[in-house]
Amino acid sequence: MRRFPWGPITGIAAGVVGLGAGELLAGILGTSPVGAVSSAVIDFTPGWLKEAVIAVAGTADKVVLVVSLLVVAAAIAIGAGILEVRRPPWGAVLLGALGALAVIAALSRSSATEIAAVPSVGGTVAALLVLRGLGQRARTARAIVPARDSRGGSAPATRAAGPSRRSFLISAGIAAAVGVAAAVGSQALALGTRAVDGARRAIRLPAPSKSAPPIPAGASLEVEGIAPLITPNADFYRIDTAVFLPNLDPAEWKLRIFGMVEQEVEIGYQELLALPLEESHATLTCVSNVVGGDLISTATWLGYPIRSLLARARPSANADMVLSKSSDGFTAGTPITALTDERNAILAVGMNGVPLPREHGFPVRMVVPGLYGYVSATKWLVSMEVTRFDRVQAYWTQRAWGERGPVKLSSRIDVPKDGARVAEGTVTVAGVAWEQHTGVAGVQVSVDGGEWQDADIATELTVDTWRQWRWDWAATPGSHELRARATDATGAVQDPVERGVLPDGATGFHTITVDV
Ligand SMILES: Nc1nc2c(c(=O)[nH]1)N[C@H]1C(S)=C(S)[C@@H](COP(=O)(O)O)O[C@H]1N2
Ligand SMILES: [Mo]
Repeated sequence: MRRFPWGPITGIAAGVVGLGAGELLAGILGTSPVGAVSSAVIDFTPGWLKEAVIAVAGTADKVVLVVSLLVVAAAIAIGAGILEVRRPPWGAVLLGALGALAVIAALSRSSATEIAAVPSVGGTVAALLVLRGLGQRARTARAIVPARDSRGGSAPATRAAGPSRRSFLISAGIAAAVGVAAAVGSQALALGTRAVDGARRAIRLPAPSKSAPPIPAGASLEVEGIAPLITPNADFYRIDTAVFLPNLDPAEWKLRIFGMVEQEVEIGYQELLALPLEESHATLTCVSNVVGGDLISTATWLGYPIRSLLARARPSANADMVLSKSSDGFTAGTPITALTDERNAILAVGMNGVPLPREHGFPVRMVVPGLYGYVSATKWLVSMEVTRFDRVQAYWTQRAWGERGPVKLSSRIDVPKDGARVAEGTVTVAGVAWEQHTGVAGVQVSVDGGEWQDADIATELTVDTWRQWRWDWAATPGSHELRARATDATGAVQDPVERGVLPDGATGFHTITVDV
């Protein structure tokens, strides 16, 4: 009987799973392990060898490199498989060392953050699990295969050899198939992403027919550490249920408005860009933002008023909600009044001067000032159904969150940071306060539960944006508790009762402790 290649099969299956898992994680997070190792090899290859390879392979040099690396990796995987079957756990140690190299390579890229290590670590863990599991099965099966066994075969053992070899092969086959599927899936994902990134870069946003109000002098207080009035896109908070960013090609994108309407409406991306677009500033807040939290940001948006588009559809007077839906199935239920009143509820295509970033809903999302994101800010928008709250429930309302989600009057202390040590004397206390669509009138600060003191408030940009505030505190030695509260444009004072974010947003005063 010929020797059965238990070890090589074990090693190859483990290697394929590791690569597949690593590349799939890379598709989600960036930084492919194969890419990182390739780049590191390029960095460490002596110049003469690089030139020799380029001379021979020309522009195919990168292909040659990646294929060579895969061959080397396959050889190491086979070696690890053989070792693991014969001398566990040395195979796992060898494969683990290969994985560690990939992790080091990923982290050594100049732009790397810790996230860069995740695909290599995940791939290595997956490979080790398969190597250990299959190695164990191979040892069990080999022990009862009579051929080449010095003890000689007995009849029952011979019968057991067939099924256990088959079950080993089935496990190895399934592992390899899953690995290949993951690798292929990751490549498809990468292709789709590149295509949409390219389409997004090619977009030239039209000039607004109506510009946002200019930012008044005095709307930004020059305080170090305070949240900037307009959040750069890269710092804008991101919250969604999408594991993979949806890839929506603007050339194929369509928004459909249907349901309780006299006239269904369909509009494409270019048609939308051709309409008179308006620019507006608005602060977006997540209902899951805890008191003092940072799930809040502000942008200058470019978009088309939803009320104008809804008017084309002529909604029934009985309708009280619009269920907006994203390409990945997320839904939000927005009161129709918030979409048809005078506020700047828009279908946004631009964010701070550029086409919507993919994480923020490219190509089109909703922005509705005054409502938390979960009931209004649908990203990757594809349809709007005019309906009623008593007929359908949206994604989060099915999961115990409030049906309506008006933003609650809130304030936050940005400086000093909670737990900071500051010097005695004048200390600037500063932060932001918001109640979009209503507007903030003032902020007060209290030290150690004492009297509320009026803070200076920055010039208002619009009622739809947060407002900065600052207060000069004569700090005395010791540990002190600072809290802030806001008053809105109607004279209402921020709710002092401490409540969690469920079901419709946290309340209570942001309180910090500072050591002087
Ligand atoms: N398609 C889709 N849109 C979505 C969500 C989502 O999960 N999927 N989350 C919503 C929530 S809860 C919030 S707070 C905002 C956040 O928008 P941002 O990520 O651009 O800050 O998007 C909203 N739009
Ligand atoms: Mo949210």
